[in-house]
Amino acid sequence: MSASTIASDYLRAQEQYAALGVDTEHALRTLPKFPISIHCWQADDVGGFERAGATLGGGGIQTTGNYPGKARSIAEARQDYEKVFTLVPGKHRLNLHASYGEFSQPVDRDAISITQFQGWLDWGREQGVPLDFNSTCFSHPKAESGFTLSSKDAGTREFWIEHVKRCREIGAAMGVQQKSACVHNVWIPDGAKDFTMDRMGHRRILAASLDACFAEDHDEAHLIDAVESKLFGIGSESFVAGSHEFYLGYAITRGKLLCLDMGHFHPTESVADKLSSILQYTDELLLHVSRPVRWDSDHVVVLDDSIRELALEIVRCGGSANFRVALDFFDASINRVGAYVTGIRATLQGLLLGLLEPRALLLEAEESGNGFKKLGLLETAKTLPFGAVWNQYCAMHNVPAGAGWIEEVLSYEREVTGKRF
Ligand code: RNT
Ligand code: ZN
Repeated sequence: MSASTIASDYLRAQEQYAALGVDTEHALRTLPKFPISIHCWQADDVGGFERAGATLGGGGIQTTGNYPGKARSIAEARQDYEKVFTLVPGKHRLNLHASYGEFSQPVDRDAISITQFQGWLDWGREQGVPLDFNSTCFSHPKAESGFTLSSKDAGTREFWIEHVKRCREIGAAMGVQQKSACVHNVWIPDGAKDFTMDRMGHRRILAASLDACFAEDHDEAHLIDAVESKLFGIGSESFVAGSHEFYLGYAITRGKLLCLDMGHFHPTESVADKLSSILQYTDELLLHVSRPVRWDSDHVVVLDDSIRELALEIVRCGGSANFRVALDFFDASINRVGAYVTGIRATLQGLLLGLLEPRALLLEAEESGNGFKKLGLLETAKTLPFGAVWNQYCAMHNVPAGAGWIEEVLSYEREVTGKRF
């Protein structure tokens, strides 16, 4: 798309939005306040780099597909992330899993330290990309029983408590070096396939283990701990220790950040509707933006109704002051760099739509009891020239507008990912 077409389309769009009281310039200035925490794990199907050829093992999560071109080393993964950064507008973050450290020799999960992540920090500094972090409580022999922090086996439990403590230290060290707090998220796979006689016992153990993990105080300017709930997983269909209610209570009583993953609820539940409820009791929420298709399938995020609703609610409920937006999807059946770019652009587009909502008029209609006017405005907003504002945003950030990014991904495939065997 030519620069002049983008500019003139934008001016016309700006007028149409202004007619409904929306300041597009304000929206374009506000969108960069949402750095997206880009998950490292779409590049290599959640395998990690602890050993050569490592793959996702257990944990109730699953990648499907074997499209060629997956990153086989940290160098290849970084090359892919760097390509992604050139195709998405704005500055973002990279969300690392503990299994993505640089291991010149084997180091078990209860012994990792910043040493294995210094290279990532140096790379992040060069890229201008701060890091977030995740404990990795799956793909490990000590997770094979299906229980980690809620295990009744003291040895197993202590191993994972030590792992999480180490991850918090790593996260805090990252926060210090990058001068931006590292969000460290804990998700555990714990649960059971069938009837569980002692839900109470496992959950009591889980609360105690988490308290042990979080016993040491780290400065919030460096480290922010988050906990992520789940409804069920493959092999944990009947019982999940870290359920929504469990972590809702835990996060509120312990002052932790609650993470809501869009795939971790009943398919008919609206995650968007939960935001304003939970924010009555917490200051902030972490979101794992994903696209569940029938189940927690972690499909690539697209601009569908669920992401639009979520993004609208994010903006309506305080925006970047109250939300941290992270991504969580992994599709091994399509071009992985393309998967990243699709999902990141869709998430940003959702947020831009939220920022372009004719909020003042909608609120006025609602508060004056004019339900028809509200509906009419909502319908009108759907056909406003949003694409012109999005293209302008891409042009401002020197990334391809329109469909230009698709060809860029395909040429990267021809030159780079397609040559990986
Ligand atoms: C699993 C959780 C978790 C993982 C990542 C890899 O269901 O969503 O966030 O996807 O830690
Ligand atoms: Zn998640």
